[in-house]
Order: sequence, then C-alpha cells, then structure tokens
Amino acid sequence: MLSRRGFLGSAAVLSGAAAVSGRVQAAAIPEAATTETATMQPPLYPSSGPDYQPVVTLNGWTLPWRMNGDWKEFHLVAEPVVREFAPGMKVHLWGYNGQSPGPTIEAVEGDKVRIFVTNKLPEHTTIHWHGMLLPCGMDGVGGLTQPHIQPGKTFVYEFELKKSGTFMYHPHADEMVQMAMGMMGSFIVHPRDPKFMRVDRDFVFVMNNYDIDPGSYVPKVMTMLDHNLWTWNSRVFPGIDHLVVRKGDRVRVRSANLTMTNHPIHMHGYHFSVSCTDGGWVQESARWPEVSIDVPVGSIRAFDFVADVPGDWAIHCHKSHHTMNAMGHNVKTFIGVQKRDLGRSIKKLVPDYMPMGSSGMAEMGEMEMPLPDNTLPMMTGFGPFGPLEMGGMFSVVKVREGIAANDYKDPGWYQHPPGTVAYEVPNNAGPPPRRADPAPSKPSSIDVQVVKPRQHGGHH
Ligand SMILES: [Cu+2]
Repeated sequence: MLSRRGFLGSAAVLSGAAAVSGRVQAAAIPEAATTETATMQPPLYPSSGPDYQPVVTLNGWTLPWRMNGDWKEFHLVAEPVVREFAPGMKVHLWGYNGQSPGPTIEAVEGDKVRIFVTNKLPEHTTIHWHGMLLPCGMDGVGGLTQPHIQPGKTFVYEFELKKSGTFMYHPHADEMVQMAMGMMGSFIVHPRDPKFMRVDRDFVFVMNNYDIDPGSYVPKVMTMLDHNLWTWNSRVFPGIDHLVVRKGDRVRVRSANLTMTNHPIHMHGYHFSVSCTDGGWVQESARWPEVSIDVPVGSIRAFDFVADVPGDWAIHCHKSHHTMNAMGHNVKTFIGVQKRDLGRSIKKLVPDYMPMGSSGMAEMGEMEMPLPDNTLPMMTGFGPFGPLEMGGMFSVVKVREGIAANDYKDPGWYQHPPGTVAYEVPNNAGPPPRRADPAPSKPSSIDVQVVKPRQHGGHH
C-alpha cells in the first residue's frame, strides 16, 4: 500500500543499502515514502548491516531509508493527513508521510542517521527526538536549539545512535496544538549485538488522545485534560490491530505515552516486567513482576513475556473510561432505579427520551442507536460470545500454536479446548438463593410497585 511521492525507483531501492553508491550532498533529498491507510505493514527486515528482529507497528509501518556512504537517510514530511480511527470515523489530523502517527523509524546502535524533515503544514514546526542522546543542536526545540522549520522548508538532523532502546519523535513547536493534532511517531534503535535482548515478536505503538465532538472531523486543540478519544496509534477499538503471537515466542510490547494522563496498561493471562524505558534497558536484577504497567505522561515502557499460554488475551488501559469511545459525562447514574414509570412520564414531555441504565450500561453494547455521521459507539465490538462493550485503548493478544514465525495474519478467535470455558448451571443445580426474610409478610407498597408491572400483564 505504499505509494511513491517522487518518481525514483522501487521500494527495494529505498530500503536497500546498495541503491546509492558514493556520497551525495545532503541537499539531495531522498524521496519520502507515504501511505494513505491505517493497515499494518509487514515488518521491514534489514537488508544490510547487523541483523535484528524488526518491530511491528500497530496499524502502521516502518519508514524505508537509503544508505548514503555510511549515513542512513530518512525523509519525514510533516503534513495534514486523514486518519481512520476505526471503520466509520475519519479524522483530519496533522501527521507525517500520509498518516498519524508518523512511520516508525528503525535503525541500529552505532548508526549515523540523517533525517530530512520537510514542513508541509500551514505553520512552523520542528522535531524533537525524545530520549535520544545527541548533540544539543540536534535536539529539535524550536527557538532554543534551532530556528523553526517554516512552511515549505526542509531541515536536516544528523546524529549517531549512541544507545539501543525505545524512543519517539514529536514536534517541539506549538506543541499543544501539534500533538493534539496527532504529530508523533516511534523511533526504535536495535542493539548492535543481534542476540542482546532479542525477542521473536516486537510490537510498538504510541498512545495519543483527542477531543473530537461526535459528528465533527477535527480535534479541539485547546482541550487540556478532558479528551474523549483514547487511542493507540490514532486508532480505537475495534480498529486496533490484534497482537498475533506464536506459542513459545519471546514477545515485547513497547508503548509510548504522548497523552495528557497516565495509562496503566494491563494484559491478561501473563506475568511480565518492564524491560526497557525511554532511558534504556532495565537489567534483569532490577525487574519485578507486574500485570499492569503504568506508562506515565511523556514516557515509554516496554515489557517482555514468553507466550506459553494460548488464548485470546485482552490487553487494555485499566482506566475504564479509556476503553470507551466518545461519551457524554452528564448522564445521571440510574443503577437500581425503576425507570419504567418515570420513563413514561418523561416521554410525554420528551418523545424521544430513552430510559436506560437502571441495571448498568451493558445494554449500550448491543443497542444500535442512531449516531451522527463520523463518530463511533461508546461501547462496541463483538467477540465470539457476544458484544464486548469496549472502545478506546483495547486490543487482543492472540497466542496460537502452529502459526509460522513472523506470520502476523489474524488467526480468528481462539478455539477453547472442551471443558475450559466458564459455563452456566441450571437454576435448580444449587441451593436456593437465601431469603432475607423467611416469614411471609405483607408486601409494602413499594414492593408492589416494583413487582406489579412485570408479573401481571393486566389479564388474569
Ligand atoms: Cu488510559
């Protein structure tokens, strides 16, 4: 699905090392690959230099590069983009090379990288290489370490990758607006020693947040904290790729947080520990087991596990309103309230009034209510057993036997071995429910009100 911005060569030319022989001037700007879709691209294997296991970017891709002498050259284009958050909702964002977030940059410890940044936005920008150890003048802070990149201009960043690890990039110019509009991406530096911290599958995503009124197409950029869409790589459930894993694989999940609040990322079925932060690798002796890993604002956490238990394991932010899509907060709590009669009275005044929430909000998961154009249900998605009642930061780690190494295709839902799924028992199987008051007594008027409408249809 990659398309070419320029006219030179094929994808192989860009990703290969052999394409450019000899040194050309930095002014010879490499073409910028671009993509229009939120489809996960296959991992980009190194065609020269040290071997490494490339990352898989959820709903994203890795930026091709070219070798120029001993420099690895990349080209990022900051520009307006259209991003599908999930089928049914497209958002007008700012991003890089056709999408938000921008493509993942992958390189190797010790590489010299030259990154061209072209600004096609209506205002100036810069790129800050978050977590990277580099000369101060390459740090990308507009006004402090460099002049801003004006619209239409191209700047070059050059630095050597001193450490392997997990990093990210984002503007340091009109930051509140440019990050609220989706400008960010991941930057992975693989160890020079292919065996160091090696895993078999390596997933990466950036967490972002948006405030988008249902029915509109552009985020509200002045929102400080009260965002209504919590996204991984600018996608929400059920639009987030599943993490497909072969049983026995060593797996790493790397997540960067560029939202305005922390996210306790919780994965079911396993114990794991943080192996890497944006400050570097965590030594074995310094790790402790977790099942939720809090990713603070402006931080990255990678965790590792060995996928020895097959299944469809939920992975999600543990803040329950972050596994919701755009929702209204001014809905009253009605749990335990009998709204049937109340509903009738209100309907006389407001004909479209829909009483709900007396026994929870799960009914929202199945309901198909009319929505404005270009928004998503608050709770949505179906699994093999029914509605999931989720949105936002939620996906599934699918651990399977018998899939090929490096096969990321969706294997479908997990087929549970017989006798291993929670099941219903007949109501007469156990002791009867305990009664609070065993003595027969005259029902109070309130009891009658509650019971009557259901028990008596009015025709005995
Ligand atoms: Cu969260």
